[in-house]
Amino acid sequence: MNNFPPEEICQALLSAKKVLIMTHQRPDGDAMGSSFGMRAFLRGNGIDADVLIPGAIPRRYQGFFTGFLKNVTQSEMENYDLFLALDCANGERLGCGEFTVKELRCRNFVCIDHHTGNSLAAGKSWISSSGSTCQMIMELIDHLKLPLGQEGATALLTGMMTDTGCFCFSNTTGSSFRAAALAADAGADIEKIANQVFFNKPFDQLKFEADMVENFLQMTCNGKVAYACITDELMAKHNFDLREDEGLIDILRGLEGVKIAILIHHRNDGWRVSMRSKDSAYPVRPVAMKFGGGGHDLAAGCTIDLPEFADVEKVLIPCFEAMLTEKGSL
Ligand SMILES: [Mn+2]
Repeated sequence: MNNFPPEEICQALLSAKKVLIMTHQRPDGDAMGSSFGMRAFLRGNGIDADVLIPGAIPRRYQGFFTGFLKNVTQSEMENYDLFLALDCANGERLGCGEFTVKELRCRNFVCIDHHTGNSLAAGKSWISSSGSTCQMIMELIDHLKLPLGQEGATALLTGMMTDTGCFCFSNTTGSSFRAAALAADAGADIEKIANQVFFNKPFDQLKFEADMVENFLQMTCNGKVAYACITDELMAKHNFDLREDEGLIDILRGLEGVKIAILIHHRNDGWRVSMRSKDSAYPVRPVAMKFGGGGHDLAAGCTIDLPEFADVEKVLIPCFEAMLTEKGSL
């Protein structure tokens, strides 16, 4: 991995004339916050910049992040002299629409990301283990001592808040708060973020969650493991799309006594398993890795290609029983 010092990334950005900003598909708060925060910063400092998001964006960010491009054609590509990928860990996930990552690698291609396993192979990459990509960009802007403005500060604070679970997750450090303070000082509209991103649940979703808790939530291992299978029928019944919610698993994680929370739903390639641990003594990463997945000790995921949910249960739950038994807590 060619990890360039942030100074070289700054140099590349500030010498560009027109930047195309891209992020990962199915963008979350950090993906969008970093993209729109960077766009506002560049535009505010005399550098033309656009954001490209080819797919759909989550409902809660509609009307909040606006004015992005849905597509850039091959000929329009020539208008840009820098291609900037933010918060995207690999080429498969990059939302670059009509052109390919391979084409981008032949151009002035820069990456800023906080996934330490980043494999995008941009010409210049700045990868850190920061809590969010938004935090990295805030630190970069602070280093440059150039103005950010309210729009940019609001976008960046949004990503800092969503990726750290409002500063509750284990990726939160002193530097997370320092970067958030810089965004607040730069005029970030905290009330707008709160009302748009956090206090904005559709009533249908609340009914979906109630149904899930009532009929699909299972507790095992003496209440230390909580899991639920989200079926397509359940989502259809309540007109709810799982992709709309970054924090659904926190309903399970938030339960008293629960050490490990698991959400399972069916996708084309098998059963997608998302896992969260509340205690580093019970890491979920080894379990994810056992099934070919990965992640962090406290947040990991994998895909298990078996016919029925019951088959998944049969192979998955014993892993947690074994871990808890080994730690003497079952
Ligand atoms: Mn992120």
